[in-house]
Formats: sequence, C-alpha cells, structure tokens
Amino acid sequence: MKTFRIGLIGLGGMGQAHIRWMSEMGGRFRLVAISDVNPPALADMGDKLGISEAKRYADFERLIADPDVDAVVSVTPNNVHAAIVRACLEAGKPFLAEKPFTRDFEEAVPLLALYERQPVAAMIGFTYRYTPAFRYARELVRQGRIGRVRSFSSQYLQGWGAAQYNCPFVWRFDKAITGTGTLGDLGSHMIDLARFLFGGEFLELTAQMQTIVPERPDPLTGEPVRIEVDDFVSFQARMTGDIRGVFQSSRNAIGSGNQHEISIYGDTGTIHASTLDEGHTVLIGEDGEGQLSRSTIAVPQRCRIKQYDDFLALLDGTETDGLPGIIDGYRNQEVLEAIVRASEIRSLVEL
Ligand code: SOE
Repeated sequence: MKTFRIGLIGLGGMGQAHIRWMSEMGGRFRLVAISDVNPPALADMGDKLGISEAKRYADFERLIADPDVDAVVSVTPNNVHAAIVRACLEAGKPFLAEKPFTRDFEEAVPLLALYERQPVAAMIGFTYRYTPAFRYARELVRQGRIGRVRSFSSQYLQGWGAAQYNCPFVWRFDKAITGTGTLGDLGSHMIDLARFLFGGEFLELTAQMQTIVPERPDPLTGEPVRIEVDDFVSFQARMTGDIRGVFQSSRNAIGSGNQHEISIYGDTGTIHASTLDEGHTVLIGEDGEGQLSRSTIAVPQRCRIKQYDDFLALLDGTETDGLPGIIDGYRNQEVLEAIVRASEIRSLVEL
C-alpha cells in the first residue's frame, strides 16, 4: 500500500492536531514538508519532526510545487484559504483544506469554476461529518427511523470568548483575516452538518449576528481593539424537503468547551446527538400503541470513520459516502453569505 508524502501548511494549534491525526493512520501518511509564515514555528516544528531545512518553506507556493509532496494539508487562518486552494487546483495537487472554504463567497466563486475546469482530489475539513454520533444520526434518518423529518435544531457553543476571560485580540477576531467570527468558524460546521444529515440545501433564511464583547486587548500593547466580527449568531432556515432548522452559535457560552449538538424531529420520533457524548445517539420513538421508547444507542463500528480514513480513500481513488468536497465548501460559503446579508437587511434571504 502506498504511503502518501504530505506537505503541511500552517503549524498552529489545529496544524498540530492534523499532525497527530495523520500519525494515527498506520504509516499511510508521511510528513515530508512544512510551511509557515512564522520562522520560529517553522524551525521548531522542523527540528521536532526531523524535516530537513530544504523542506521547510516560508511560502506555501513552493511547498505545493514540490514534486516530493504527493498531497497538501492546509490548516491556515481564513485569509489564505482561497490562495492555497487555487494553487493546489492549478498545480493538480490533491489536498485537504480546513474550513471555512474561503473568507467570503466572492472568493469561492472562481474556485468552483476552476475546479470544474480542472478537477483535483479535494477535501474540505468539515470534521463533524466524522463525529460518530452525528454519522449514526444520519443513518437513522436515512433508514426512516423517525419518519419524515420536519424540524431540526442545532447549536455549537464554546466559552473561551466570554468577557470575563479577557481573551486578547487573536486572529479569530480580526475581520480582515477571518471574514466573520463565530459564524464562519463554528456556524460553517452547523451548516455543513445539516446538509450532510439531510442531503438537501438551504433554501431561505433569516439571521441575527451580534458582537457581545465589543473590544479585546491587543496582545502586545494591551490597548483595546474594536471587534468587527460576530461572537454570537442565530439563524432559522427552510431546507429542501420543507425541513425547518433553528441554529445558534456562541463563543461566550460559559461552561461550553466544544459543545456541538443536534436534535432532529420527525413524524414518528426524535434523534438527539452531541459532541458531549460522541459514542452514543439517542433515539426516541412511538411504538404505534401510544408507548414512548427512548434508547441511548452505542454508535456501531461502521459509523466510526475518521476524517483521515476518508482522505486516504480519496487519495487511493476509492469511493466514499459523504466526503466533503469543493462543492460542499462552495455551498457552505453561499449559506454563510446569505446569513450575513439577512442579518444586515434584517429580512428573509432566499438562496
Ligand atoms: C475554534 O475554537 C475551533 O478550533 C474551530 O476552528 C474548529 O473548526 C472546531 O472544530 C473546534 O474549534
């Protein structure tokens, strides 16, 4: 079996998580090149991983062009997502790129056109498709276990941004880098999960975006910096099949570490699933004689697929069920844009 030689762009916290995930794949991935704009990070990680000086790139274009790199993993802040995807598509180099697909919809449009002209094996890091409890919820829906799906609620909550923690002005709050705040960071996951679960699209929505903490201290000077991105967003949407969804995401939910959860309501039952218990999915149903049953089901092995299992399958050229690709990134960005617009005009937006 082939070992894929990987070039990793972005050595921050999530970059290090990707290094760990690749190392858990039985030797099928070998990290051969790294890139980061921060010279000390590049030197430290290069030394730690034993990557030669020649394969430590300050600019990502050279890593992508390196013939020793079979595939690229990109884990950078949002402002370089579009340029990296474009460079990979132009070079015909397979890649896994973190979400959101781009900083805004305008950046996404030419990328889809380019991909359609010259497709490349590509995956977008919508990692909650690989949360076992969510994947099993999708299977239960597809098996018709709760009948026709009518409505859906989704929340993705984190707490690290709450005012009392006085989190400094990091890149995730910088509009020029991120485009949006919690919307693009966490909301993009909620949108993708809804599309994955029901296999449909967002058709229309209303939304409200808010900045609860209006200033954050500059990490160097301590001076207050005005925040121009959201740290709370809520939206409601109508999806294909007339499914109605209500969504909220916050960075200020004290006590929530990484709490992403869904409830799906159908004609004959309900499904609950959460990252707080990734190994179980709750199924509530009527037995037809007025008796309610509630089972907390251990997720079967077949639904315990990892993101890197699918990336490997993609590189091996094997078909997979529900791998998030370029079109998913593009559609996601379209919904994010509609949410921003709906919040600005305080009115319904059709997609
Ligand atoms: C933000 O805190 C973050 O790291 C996101 O960027 C990831 O996409 C999410 O999976 C975990 O939280």
